[in-house]
Amino acid sequence: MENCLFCKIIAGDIPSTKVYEDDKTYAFRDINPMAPVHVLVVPKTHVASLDAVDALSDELLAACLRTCRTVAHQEAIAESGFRVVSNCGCDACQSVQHLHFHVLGGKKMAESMA
Ligand code: DGP
Repeated sequence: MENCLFCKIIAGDIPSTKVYEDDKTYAFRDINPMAPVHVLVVPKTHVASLDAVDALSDELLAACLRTCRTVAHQEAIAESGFRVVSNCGCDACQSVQHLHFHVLGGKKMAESMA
């Protein structure tokens, strides 16, 4: 989608540090990491957020979660544990309007999530 930051990253028009890619998803390091491992997983098809996934196939949505798991194994945080977060909308402080999953790990997370 034109003027979407993450669509431009997926297309390679804006540089990113790629962690993983397949035909449906792309994973790259967050520019402002909140944990020793902080990777963003996005579908290659543009949808704005989790609230818009009716426009996404179940296969593509599942692929995003599989990629989160793949990234966790690749980054060696699967055994110790990791957190997956998707901010959706204003109250959740979503800042980029392209569905994305934060994969966080490499340290003991705070028990509080909000
Ligand atoms: P959210 O606040 O949930 O919408 O998360 C958006 C994330 O995207 C935020 O953690 C910072 C990250 N981000 C924003 N711009 C860029 C960028 O140009 N490159 C990369 N790698 N990450 C970005």
